Amino acid sequence: MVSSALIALGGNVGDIRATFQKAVLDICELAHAALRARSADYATPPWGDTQQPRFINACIEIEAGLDPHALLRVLHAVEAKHGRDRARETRWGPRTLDLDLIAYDDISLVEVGLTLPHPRLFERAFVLVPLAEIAPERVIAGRRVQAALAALSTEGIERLPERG
Ligand code: A4P
Ligand code: MG
Repeated sequence: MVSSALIALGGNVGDIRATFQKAVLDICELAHAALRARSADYATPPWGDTQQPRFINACIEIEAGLDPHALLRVLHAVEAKHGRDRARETRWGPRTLDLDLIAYDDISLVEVGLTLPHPRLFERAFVLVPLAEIAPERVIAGRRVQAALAALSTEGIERLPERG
């Protein structure tokens, strides 16, 4: 059976859009995965710690060749490759690349290092806006992505044109 994993990308340090391009290729290569869909990049107001530069966010769907734990390890390796240093950052603070596993098929689990679906998904327009672009009808934790997004403010979120 083919598995579907939804991954959210975020960052607000460096050339973020170039980092995303490379990170998507790295994820597919290291996870032996095919890219099924990629959203546009969105500029989004900072959430959590609001005193920091705006973020760029995007979402991808991959056909996963690894189980969720192995996939999360790949995401952490790709974050590290692109300059993320967890030891030097604050929670919800600036970072070059944050990769969150949003959902993996219909798997539901709560462990120390991995919660699925992602626990803060429904609070975050910066995740749901790009996700709704690639998977509007997907039902996650009993909620349709499009409907979940309609419950949030999308103020300040801007879809960026493709880069030439
Ligand atoms: N973990 C557990 N479940 C998961 C999962 N489903 N996916 C664990 C990914 N990781 C998961 O993550 C902390 C731990 O969660 C990991 O060790 C992993 O094993 P992290 O990425 O180190 O922490 P974090 O990113 O600081 O926390 P969190 O809650 O993921 O916050 P954010 O939101 O990702 O933080 N504003 C805008 N507009 N856009 C953003 O992208 N990002 C942040 C950063 C803050 N504000 C933002 C944005
Ligand atoms: Mg994270």
